[in-house]
Amino acid sequence: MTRTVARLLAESLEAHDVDQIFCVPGESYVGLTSVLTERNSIRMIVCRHEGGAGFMAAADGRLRNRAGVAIVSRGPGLSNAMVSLHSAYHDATPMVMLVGQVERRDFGRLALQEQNYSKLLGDITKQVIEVNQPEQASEAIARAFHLAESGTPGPVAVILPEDIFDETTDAELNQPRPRVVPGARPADLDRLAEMLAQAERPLILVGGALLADSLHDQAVYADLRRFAEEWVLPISPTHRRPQLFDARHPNYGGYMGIRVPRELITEMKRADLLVALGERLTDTVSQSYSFPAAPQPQLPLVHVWPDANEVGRVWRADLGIPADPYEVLKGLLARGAPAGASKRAGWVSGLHNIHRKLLEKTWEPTTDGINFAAIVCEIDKHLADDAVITSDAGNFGSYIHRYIEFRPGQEFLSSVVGAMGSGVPMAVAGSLRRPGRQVVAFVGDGGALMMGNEIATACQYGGNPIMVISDNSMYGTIGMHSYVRYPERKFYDATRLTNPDFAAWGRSFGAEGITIREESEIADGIARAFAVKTKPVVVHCLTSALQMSAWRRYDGERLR
Ligand SMILES: Cc1ncc(C[n+]2csc(CCOP(=O)(O)OP(=O)(O)O)c2C)c(N)n1
Repeated sequence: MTRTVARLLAESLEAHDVDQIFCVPGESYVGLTSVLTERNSIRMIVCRHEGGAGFMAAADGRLRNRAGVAIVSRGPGLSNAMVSLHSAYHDATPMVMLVGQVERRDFGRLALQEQNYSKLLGDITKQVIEVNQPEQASEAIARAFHLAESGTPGPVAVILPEDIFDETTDAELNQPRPRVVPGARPADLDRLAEMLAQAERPLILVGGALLADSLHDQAVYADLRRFAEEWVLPISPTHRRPQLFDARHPNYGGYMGIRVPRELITEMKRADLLVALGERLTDTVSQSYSFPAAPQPQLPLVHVWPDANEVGRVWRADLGIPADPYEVLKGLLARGAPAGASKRAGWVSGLHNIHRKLLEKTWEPTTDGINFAAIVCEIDKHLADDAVITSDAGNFGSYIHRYIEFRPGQEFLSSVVGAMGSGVPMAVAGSLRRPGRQVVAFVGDGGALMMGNEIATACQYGGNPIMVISDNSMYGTIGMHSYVRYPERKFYDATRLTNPDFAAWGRSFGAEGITIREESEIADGIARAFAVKTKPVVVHCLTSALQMSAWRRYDGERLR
């Protein structure tokens, strides 16, 4: 069958179940958008910044556990989008980004907005696929999805020259490649079961790869819980994956996030076996490569991740299993819990008690604005069991992980690598993919103005996230880092911000705007925010800069 490349691309995307694409239009790919809009089978979400479009595609990828899709224009468009590729690459998030390119006859001339994407994107994508022949178009889409979703998931860029869309081709439509699921060898599962049987103080870190197939999400949660209970194990969700295990469950062994509080990490370090199940392990999770120590861990380490290249890359694991972690979990359950697992009950409850103490909803009042703890605790009272929660990067996020009692069913989205600007676009995507559910984005005043303009996209497409802004008039995290390194200098040097009235700013988009200036206004302000439901809400919270995070306060003299 003869058809244009644009039509073949559209049909290929449809064949891959793409129902929504995030874009900022560009002249380099109007040949494709005109066909996509004419066919009307895929919803085009027109965004305000390519970074926003990319973060939305990444969030959509997480919510569907299929690659999310964005289209951006060449040169400036792609350059804006790079932060989302960087983030998806580090976060192992599946994503396909289609990128316009100059006409083929102009390659190499430095034509308007030309970039060499194979060079430029080498370190932030799994692969760059340049489509220079019409015959390659459909195969490129099939390959891009396969690569994005298999092994260590990640972003793949497909480069499309402006003059290719109207050409015709007889090439066949490439159907999606069946998903490849790497399984564990029975001998490895036996060994892991034996190591777990012997261990007196094992610690199980669980990470995002456990949720590689959304169809199984509920089954994963239930099986993980069974595993914890029957095998008597402490389960520790890793950085930015808090929803994996119920924070109130007695087997919750503490959140393995960025800078674990001293009481908890000291106890965790008494472990005699560490199993990283579906966690890639990064400097964040490993407490700057100290637990487990890299490259030689100080305790036996089992690393389960669906990619042999990754297992053993940084750490010398005693047992590396390059497999889908859920397959490993099922394999262990099938073997049955070891006799005598109850010997670990004291170890599990010891960790859990420290965790419960850290979760206590207590905080000290502040003199220079609200302690953000009070806002987050109030929001936790309203969060539904199926709420979608997103977080931008910044110290305000520490309160989310300290005070919200996450549970499976809730979905948490953020840039694990810590890219500011991700929180609002991810909430917009959450709101579009999960209509009717509560969607709450936590952002700082810094991140709010980096990509908060995507609240316009929510208004345009009927999304209704609640955007909660912690306004401490500074890039607080960096203020804190400056102080920690150079305590003799003023901690806020070069981090101060003068902000707009964010509630009025929100209203100017068509959102509801609410301001919370002091603790006495919190209960009413948050209740009003959750009552809106029909449009986005911006909640402007005037927070303390001295209370630098959920764990640290500057008292005017020193950091406590
Ligand atoms: C895109 C990007 N730029 C810069 C940084 C470095 N950075 C990390 S946190 C932070 C400050 C965040 O400030 P804000 O959003 O106001 O939150 P706060 O830390 O004050 O709670 C900065 C600049 C980053 N992570 N991402």
